[in-house]
Amino acid sequence: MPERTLAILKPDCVKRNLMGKVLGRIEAAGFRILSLKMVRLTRETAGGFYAVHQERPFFNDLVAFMSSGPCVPIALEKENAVADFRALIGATDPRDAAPGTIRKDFAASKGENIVHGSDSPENGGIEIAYFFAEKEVVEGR
Ligand code: 3AN
Repeated sequence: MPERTLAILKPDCVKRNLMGKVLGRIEAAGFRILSLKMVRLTRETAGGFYAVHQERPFFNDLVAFMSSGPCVPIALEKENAVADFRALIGATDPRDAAPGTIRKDFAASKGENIVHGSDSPENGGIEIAYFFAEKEVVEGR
């Protein structure tokens, strides 16, 4: 059974013109793109997305960064999508990320780390629904 995960090309990825490079890696790793769009999050919509981190010390910085410019949510599908996508992007802190991962190669810091990936299949579904209506999620490949 294919699994779904939500990726977000974060504002640093968009600003630094790295969208093509990162999308290329995602496609080359065998993920099917079911939907993508560019959005500008507000503090409210960014805070809603990261609500589980509300009590964390970095929450305010995270919300400020995610609403600092356009970002690109992407609905992805693949066998084992959640774990495989997290392996492709690498650890949250680029200094800890494995060689060849997206964050190792492109990310500046733990906060500005280029890309988001869901942490469980359940959250993959919830996060895709946060950005995309059902009719915007396109199957058939
Ligand atoms: P991941 O995105 O690797 O699943 P989480 O879920 O621990 O990481 O954190 C969510 C987001 O919060 C991260 N993508 C990162 O941008 C940000 N973040 C996590 N820890 C820190 C930190 N210590 N300082 C700044 N931002 C952080």
